[in-house]
Amino acid sequence: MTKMRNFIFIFSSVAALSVLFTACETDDVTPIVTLDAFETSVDVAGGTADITARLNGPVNDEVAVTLGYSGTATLGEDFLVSADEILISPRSMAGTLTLTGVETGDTAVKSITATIVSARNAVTGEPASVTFDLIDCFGDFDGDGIPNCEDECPFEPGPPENNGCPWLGLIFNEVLYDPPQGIAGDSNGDGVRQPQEDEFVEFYNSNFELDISGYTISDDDMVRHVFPEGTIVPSKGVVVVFGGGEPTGDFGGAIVQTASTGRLSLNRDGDTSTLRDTEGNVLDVFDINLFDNRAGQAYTRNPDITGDYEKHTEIPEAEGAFFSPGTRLDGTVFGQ
Ligand SMILES: [Ca+2]
Ligand SMILES: [Ca+2]
Ligand SMILES: [Ca+2]
Ligand SMILES: [Ca+2]
Repeated sequence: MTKMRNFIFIFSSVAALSVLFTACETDDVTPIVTLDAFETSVDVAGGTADITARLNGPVNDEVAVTLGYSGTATLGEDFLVSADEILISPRSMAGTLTLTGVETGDTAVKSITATIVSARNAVTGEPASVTFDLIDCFGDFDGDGIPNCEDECPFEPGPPENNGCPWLGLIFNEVLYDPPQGIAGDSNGDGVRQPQEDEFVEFYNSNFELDISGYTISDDDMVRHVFPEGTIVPSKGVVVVFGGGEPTGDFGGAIVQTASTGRLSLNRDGDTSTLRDTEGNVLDVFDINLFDNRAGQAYTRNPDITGDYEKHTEIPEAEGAFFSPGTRLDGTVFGQ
């Protein structure tokens, strides 16, 4: 009898769960709400930035999103908000509130992080927070003459030609020492995958125009390339040197050469590629020993120019490409 009761209990529980699941399936799906913002900085002197709460689909009920604020700036002292919560009207997809900076005479950069603390009629998704710098936009922290909010490097002096950032010189930006197998490895575009010829090094000139005639590229054993007379790289220009072959394509308008000795000879099992000027000064080194010796793709700085090296295919913006000789990792031309 007890067994029978247990059986009935289990059976009715299963039936109740089934009813519950069926109810969930047929009900409206609760929308997911996330935060985003176009601006990343707010001027202390009354500057504004909008915070947008966005749904993944329209709903029939009004959604109310309450935000909490953290960071070094204080709500009510350093900045104000236009509302206590973001309301999203029925059948619309988004609502906003506005942050406004307050002039306090304090010159320190302060941070504001707004985070969803609760949402009525919606589930909180990611990203659930946005961060701003509260900054004196018209001041000039580093004294380089470029106002803080227009200065891409507000704490490092740099010329206007480089958007307020210091020049980095002529640097490696991408290296292919282990071309992918098959025709996918034909980085120089000559229709043949040849493991020596399809190796390449890509340099970015973070500097004024530069005459690199006589500069060299060496591996651990010897000089593998001497840049020929008349190699003049424009400011923010790019140079690609392939191991060999007949490079075919426009390579983003880069200067394209092949190694003067017929190969770069980048040994994937351990080697370095070193760039030297005409006096033998080392300008930059790419050390293969630090990376995967069976990479089967290029390593590129991410972001281009300023970032650390990463495998090309592992960067979402590269959309699966194995390499990008002459262009940014997303295939676009390096900007002026
Ligand atoms: Ca500045
Ligand atoms: Ca600067
Ligand atoms: Ca080739
Ligand atoms: Ca590239």
